[in-house]
Amino acid sequence: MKPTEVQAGHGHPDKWKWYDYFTFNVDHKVIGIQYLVTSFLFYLVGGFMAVLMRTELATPDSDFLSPDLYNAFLTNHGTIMIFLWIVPAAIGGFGNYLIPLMIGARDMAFPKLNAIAFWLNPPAGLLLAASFLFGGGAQAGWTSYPPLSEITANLPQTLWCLALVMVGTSSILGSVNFLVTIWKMRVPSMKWDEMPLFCWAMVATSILALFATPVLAAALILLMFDINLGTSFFKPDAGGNVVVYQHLFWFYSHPAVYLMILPIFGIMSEVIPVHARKPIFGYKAIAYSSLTICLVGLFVWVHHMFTSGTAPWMRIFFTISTLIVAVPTGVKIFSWVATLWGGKIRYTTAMLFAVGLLSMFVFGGLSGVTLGTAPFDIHVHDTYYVVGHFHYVLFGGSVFGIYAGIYHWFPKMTGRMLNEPLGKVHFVLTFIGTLLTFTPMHQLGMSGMPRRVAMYDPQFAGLNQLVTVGAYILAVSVIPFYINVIWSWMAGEKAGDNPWRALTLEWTTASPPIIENWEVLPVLTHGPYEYGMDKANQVGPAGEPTEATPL
Ligand code: HEM
Ligand SMILES: [Cu+2]
Repeated sequence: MKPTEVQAGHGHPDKWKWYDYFTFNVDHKVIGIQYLVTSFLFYLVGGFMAVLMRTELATPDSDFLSPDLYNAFLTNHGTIMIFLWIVPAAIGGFGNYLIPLMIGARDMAFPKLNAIAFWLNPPAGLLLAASFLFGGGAQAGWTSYPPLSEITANLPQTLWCLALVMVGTSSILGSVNFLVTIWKMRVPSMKWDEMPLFCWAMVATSILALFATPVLAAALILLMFDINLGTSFFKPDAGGNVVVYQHLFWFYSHPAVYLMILPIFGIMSEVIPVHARKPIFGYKAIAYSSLTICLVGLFVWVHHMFTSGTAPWMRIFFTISTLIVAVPTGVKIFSWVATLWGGKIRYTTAMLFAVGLLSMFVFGGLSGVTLGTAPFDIHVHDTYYVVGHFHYVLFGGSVFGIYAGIYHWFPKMTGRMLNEPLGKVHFVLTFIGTLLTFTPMHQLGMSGMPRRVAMYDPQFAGLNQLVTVGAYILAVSVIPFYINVIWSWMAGEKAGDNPWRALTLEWTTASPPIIENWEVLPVLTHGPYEYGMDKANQVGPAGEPTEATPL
């Protein structure tokens, strides 16, 4: 059946009840919210582990956690933050909720597959929890390099592998769904170059996930064979090769960093024009740069392995490819700044997080470029410099972007506004916390402090204490946010259909949208970003044309 033939409301209740969110529901909006809520819970678990680790690192000695427990928290913090927080929130949460609404479809192409993809996530979390009950958690880091991963905590390591295979499967199923939905289910009047940029970002994300994720699954299955079945794929003493694991792992995990940032770039391209009241600068450049990042991003993985005995030609090749990948990223940054330039900027919390992201991400991207250069990387590889880099891009980038997205679309998802003053407190605490936590790490790394240690040389104590204070500020920063979300969801100010007076299609339906999204499918009357231009000037707060209120 073609999407346009589906009639609204058939065989469904008018509105979902709260308990529908705990079932195998196939509505893309329910699934989007299921992803977001579960990932925000995992965020708290991962954050709690970070606070414990930073408490340990407040002093040079190992005096708070045992070293084994420290390693288990380190491993599971990274795993949870990547695979159960950022990826499911950015891709599963926003992707599922927004894509059908943005392209004028009633649901995703394969709703049941979509629900299966979501329901693979909670059991993965339970497997990680079980790994703590049976043997103290996996300890080999989120990268789980052999031989370490084959000689420490075998059962927890196996459970860890199984958990990752599950979230990987979820990711593959989700990607197929996104691609088919965007390809086939746009309202007939929407051409490719009239599609919101978030959808372009999700096309690139999905292609990347489809190419890269099966390789991770292969690596983890071989690792499980080695651990449990006596094979020796990665055992050097029996003819195996540890570096093969590194290649397989990074063939997935470098693209994985783009899985965590491309959807966020998509969010940026939606939030900035709406709150700057200007058309997006360089629509095509932004859309195609997502695809370029996707393509080039598949050929840079060895920059994680410059110190693994890599051949000189490989160092040269992968240094160059890594530097090239910074170009399309720069194109986007330039386009967003140009969009802001001369705009009638509204300093909403969503916009503050988007602009905050810009500054943080430029810094993190540049430290990435330094790391991509083999001669420098060889000095700082596996030091805190790398930890500083990836937290700048992951926290200052991905997490800021998820926050921006929540502040922007919460009114659509729930029908209620988030409290703006509380949002600003949240932003200020997050911004200061991020600077204080992750900036000194670069200095620590350049002075030689290794990563993944529970004890360190006392000369590093001062800066580490600063980092720990920053981490506590970040821990406190989430309190106003969670209070805001819970309180506003129950009793916040009513949002109306289109509180930001935005032009993309999700704002043309009710907040929250009805089941199957529209009574009658929308027809495009203007492009997604024509702020300040003639036709779009006529769009009022409810999405329908008004004469009176220019944008
Ligand atoms: C201009 C863009 C970027 C460049 C050139 C770049 C480059 C690099 C390089 C060369 C490394 C390896 C350092 C080492 O281990 O010695 C690295 C590590 C890392 N990067 Fe980036 N990066 C960029 C953007 C990003 C983004 C956007 C993210 C995620 C949102 C990210 C996440 C990470 C992570 C998680 C690691 C550490 C992996 C680990 O060893 O545990 N990077 N980056
Ligand atoms: Cu990389």
